[in-house]
Amino acid sequence: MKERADSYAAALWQMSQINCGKVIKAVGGCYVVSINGEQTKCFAQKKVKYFYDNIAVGDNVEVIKQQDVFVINKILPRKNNLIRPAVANVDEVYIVLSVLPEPDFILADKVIINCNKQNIPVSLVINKLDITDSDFIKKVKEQYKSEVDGIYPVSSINAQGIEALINSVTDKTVCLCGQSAVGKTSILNAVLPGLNKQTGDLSIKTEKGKHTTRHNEIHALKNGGFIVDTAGFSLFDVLDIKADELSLYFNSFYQLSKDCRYNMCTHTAEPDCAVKKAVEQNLLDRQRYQRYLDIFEQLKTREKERFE
Ligand SMILES: Nc1nc2c(ncn2[C@@H]2O[C@H](COP(=O)(O)OP(=O)(O)OP(=O)(O)O)[C@@H](O)[C@H]2O)c(=O)[nH]1
Ligand SMILES: [Mg+2]
Ligand SMILES: [Zn+2]
Repeated sequence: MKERADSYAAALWQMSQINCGKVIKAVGGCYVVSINGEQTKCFAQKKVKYFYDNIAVGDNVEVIKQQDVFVINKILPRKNNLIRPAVANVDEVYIVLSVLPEPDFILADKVIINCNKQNIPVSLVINKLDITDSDFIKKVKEQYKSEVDGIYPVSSINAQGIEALINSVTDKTVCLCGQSAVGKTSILNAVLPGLNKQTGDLSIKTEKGKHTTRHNEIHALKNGGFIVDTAGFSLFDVLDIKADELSLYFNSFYQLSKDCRYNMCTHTAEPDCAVKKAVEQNLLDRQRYQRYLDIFEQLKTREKERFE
């Protein structure tokens, strides 16, 4: 009898030992949680799966021990939650671009819009400097210098720019995101020599990436920063915003809009539009303006479909 009471008390005691940690990797139903610097394999309690849509890498969680199994009991409030890649609590998003595969600028634009909407700072990393001519870098800088916090040209192969990138991550959690094969994992390997995470070639036929990284994962740097390596993606929707508010998320357009004739100018068909004028005068990049119009149309179509 006493033995049973003792083991019951021990089980209760164990359950009351709540540890807080951060999810650094999620594979299937299994989560690796960093608790006081130690990596612990955990499962999720049913109620957690029920109450929250998902447990994301970056989530701060409470973990309890049930018998010999560690179980996530609760997700602590999130500072933010990216949908793609699915990562929570990031301090900044770094969009990685490279000259090869062919950059998908509309994807970058959409990531920037969503980050602006969620108040998440966003920067650009131009990787593969070793095979990039200065025109490409100039073109990217011209289009994005007023839209992002920083632009970091790097080469993961010859380590150019890697030191500056590391310094920029100090004490922050930074999420690398972008198309497959732009070199997100290669950058991480350059930042953390010895890590040797798997990287993948481009497909010779399509010149596109092969989606080598399948799972998002957080890695600690010595300077107190964290880098999240994520799976590449190419399809992406902007968040639920109205077409008419789109230009609020294009910083350079927003700054010019005070000179538009109409207060609520959408910079599409209105006369005396300062944004259109700036495009005509080559002060704003024409291609980026065209992408704005394309996203504007997509949002309008989405709005119409809702009312039909
Ligand atoms: N020339 C050059 N090639 C690079 C550089 N960085 C990465 N690569 C090559 O780009 C290819 C893709 O690299 P990854 O690091 O796997 O790309 P990723 O963005 O992680 O791709 P996914 O995991 O599929 O999303 C590999 O063949 C790398 O060797 C670089 O700085 N210069
Ligand atoms: Mg990768
Ligand atoms: Zn306008």
